[in-house]
Amino acid sequence: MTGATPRILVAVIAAIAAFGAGAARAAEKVVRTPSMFDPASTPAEAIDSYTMLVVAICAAIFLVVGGLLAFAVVRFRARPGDEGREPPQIYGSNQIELAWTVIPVLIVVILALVTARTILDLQKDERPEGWLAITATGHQWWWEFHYPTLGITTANELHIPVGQATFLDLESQDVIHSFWVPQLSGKTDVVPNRTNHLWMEAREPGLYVGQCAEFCGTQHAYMLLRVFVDTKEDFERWVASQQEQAAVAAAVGPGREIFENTACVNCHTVRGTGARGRFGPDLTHLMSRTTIGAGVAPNDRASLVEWVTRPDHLKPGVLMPAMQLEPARIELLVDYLVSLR
Ligand code: HEC
Ligand SMILES: [Cu+2]
Repeated sequence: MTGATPRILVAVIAAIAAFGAGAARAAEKVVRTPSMFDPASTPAEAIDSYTMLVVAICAAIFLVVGGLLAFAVVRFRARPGDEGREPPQIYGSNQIELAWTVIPVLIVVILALVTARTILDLQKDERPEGWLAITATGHQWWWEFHYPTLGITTANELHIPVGQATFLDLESQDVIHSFWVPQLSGKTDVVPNRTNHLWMEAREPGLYVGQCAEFCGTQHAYMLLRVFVDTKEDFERWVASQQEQAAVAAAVGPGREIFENTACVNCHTVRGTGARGRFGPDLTHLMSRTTIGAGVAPNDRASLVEWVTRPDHLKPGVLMPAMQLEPARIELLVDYLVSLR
């Protein structure tokens, strides 16, 4: 007992401290836990109010039918002395037949109309002034985001401006994936050889998380999505920094040389250098992202060293091979990677 108390105390204090640190970090960017019932974007709101209406209608039907059933079971149960007596038999009551035909037809018509209206809202064709275009491509197991009008390519972490309609073209490089950020839009499949569409218009700035929602292989569970909904100014600042060519710092020359002379360049692009691979994420502004490997690890020096040494240690089955470099060369290589701001 006496030994356990201080330990519990320490655990409680550590938990409070961790919570405090988490809250301080969250204060910079409000992280919204994924929930379908907390819409924060126009199409997500359309889906939410539609769902609530359908649930309400079905709940009302359930209550009426269940209530009548319970009433009949209790009120007309067999009582002593009922043996051999038949209840009144009703045939061909026009009133009852009409009621149980017309009411369900009306309910189905109402459901069909609101469904059609919601589908049209989600498939919004006319594009408002200043809309933003993004192509999202699903890869095993990461997301590529390309902004064709802005000339930006990044991975796994999307930035969009608050209050502006953003239209996504969804494409797949390999198998079927599914794009799902519950607070921002409906789940939409990402199918090879086909372009699907989705739009969102976020109401409040913050960090919205989502994930691939269609089983796509070993690391499907680590194909996470982060959508940063930025204020207009933050978004413009982000765009300007993403549009710059990769930083070239003389101090990291040796690491850069290793990068450019290793197979890294076959799979990765670093704009402004000879690295033009398309198989893996664009690394031009690698350090502007908060995570690596589609959310498998925080994007810091230690994780990058581990990632480059043994990618499949962090992400078993990953399609990036371990390049078998000596530790000293990996340190130099990572010096270069962390300079890619
Ligand atoms: C055969 C292709 C291939 C080669 C070669 C390759 N990579 Fe990768 N790399 C990938 C793929 C694919 C991913 C994404 C994996 C995932 O998230 O599932 C990746 C991810 C990364 C990431 C994380 C990026 C992010 O935003 O998540 C870094 C950093 C990286 N590679 C660095 C390197 C370096 C440095 C080398 C050379 C030593 C290298 N890669 C060689 C395919 C490759
Ligand atoms: Cu997937």
